[in-house]
Amino acid sequence: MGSNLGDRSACLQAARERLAALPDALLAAASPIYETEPWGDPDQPAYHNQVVALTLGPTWTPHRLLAALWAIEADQGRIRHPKRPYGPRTLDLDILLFGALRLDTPELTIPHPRLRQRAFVLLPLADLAGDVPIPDGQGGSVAQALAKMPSKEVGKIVRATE
Ligand code: A4P
Ligand code: MG
Repeated sequence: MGSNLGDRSACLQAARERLAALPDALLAAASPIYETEPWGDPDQPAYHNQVVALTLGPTWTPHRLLAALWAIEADQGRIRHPKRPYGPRTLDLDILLFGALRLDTPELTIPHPRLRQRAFVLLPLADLAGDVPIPDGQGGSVAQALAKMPSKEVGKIVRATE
């Protein structure tokens, strides 16, 4: 989850509440919130980033989850600017992992395709799932991917005071 417009803490809290209220779903864990420098498009405010773990019942598919995430983003005032793919947003909800599933469809790539490039993803993900293998064919766990990140990048990620 990421937010860098408006009340970032409130956006993430609202997202957690909405995820917890999904049918046949449990918000099993949440990482600390981190204050992070913008990635990909430097001309925007700093982000709050957090990773959560959901336990989903058998009716859930990755595409159903993506549709649910879009509805939550829209309700938090998310506006998509086609010309600024990495630009500012009230709330971005991305699927990082879906169990051990590997998926490559036009709408959905799992594991998230930019997972390994981002300390702001790997650090909170490692808080919850350091030992979990990343099923993208490259091998290794979340913690091992984090260990490969330049320490300069990881050092920029600090816990948010909220
Ligand atoms: N899509 C494909 N795979 C996935 C997946 N695993 N999870 C498709 C979610 N969506 C996935 O996403 C664009 C398309 O990706 C969707 O149509 C979906 O079908 P989007 O949310 O509509 O647009 P976006 O947010 O601009 O793209 P995306 O991929 O979510 O952006 P990024 O790559 O996440 O970059 N810096 C910091 N510090 N923290 C951040 O959180 N976020 C971004 C957004 C840039 N810089 C940041 C942060
Ligand atoms: Mg997104």
